[in-house]
Amino acid sequence: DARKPLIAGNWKENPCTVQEAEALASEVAEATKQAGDVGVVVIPPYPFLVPVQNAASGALMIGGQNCYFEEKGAYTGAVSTAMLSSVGCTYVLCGHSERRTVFRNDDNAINRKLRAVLDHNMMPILCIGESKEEYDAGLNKAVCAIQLSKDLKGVTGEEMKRIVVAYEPVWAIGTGLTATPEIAQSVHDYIRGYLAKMYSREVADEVIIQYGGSVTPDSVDALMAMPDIDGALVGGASLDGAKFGRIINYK
Ligand code: G2H
Repeated sequence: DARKPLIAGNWKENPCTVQEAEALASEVAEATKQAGDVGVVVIPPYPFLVPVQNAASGALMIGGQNCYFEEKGAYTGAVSTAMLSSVGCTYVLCGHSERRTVFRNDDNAINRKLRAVLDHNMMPILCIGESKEEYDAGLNKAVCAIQLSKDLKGVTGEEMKRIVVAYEPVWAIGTGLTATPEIAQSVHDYIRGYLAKMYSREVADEVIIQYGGSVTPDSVDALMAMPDIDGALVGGASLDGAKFGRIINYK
């Protein structure tokens, strides 16, 4: 198929200094030189976006970890999609599970953020996925369906083609537990089928669906070999240049 794989490094609240951020960005930029036909995006904390972009000298795309849906104004602490776009972001994460839980972002807020990202001609990476309790209750697909229907409210088929979906089972995030490639594939296939029902088969076949949750150099190859896994959203392992370099050079 024509889907170009996309690997993203979500640095979360790391590293602590701009010097460390620049060093990591140069190391990752170097590793992309050997990589195949894969898009690579790093998603650092806001203050490091411009330094990281410069340190990578054009070899990497950059993305925002979050945004606020209001364009500007008296919203202390907020960063808008206009601002992210103006510093060169290509992608913005929407609805990462840590935003949903720690920062209480609900589906309505996530939907408005996704709209703002689209309106500023960037690409949202919409993160969805079930908790441990939901997984144990056999509700993983049902939870993904509910999140997709709420978070994508008002999104057209043409816009959907610009949205990346990241399936991140919350029980696999930062825990060292990776969903098996077979479990992940079955949910990815379900997500694509759900998008085909919401939009069309043609639209669903173009959507990049990333897997996220403790992806490492050891797990990436088998995950990427699955037909509906089009990329990875990597947290912990993206903070180590050698490990992330191996991930973007998956086999
Ligand atoms: C999931 C993932 C990246 P990690 O949050 O978004 O993090 O790879 O550390 O599980």
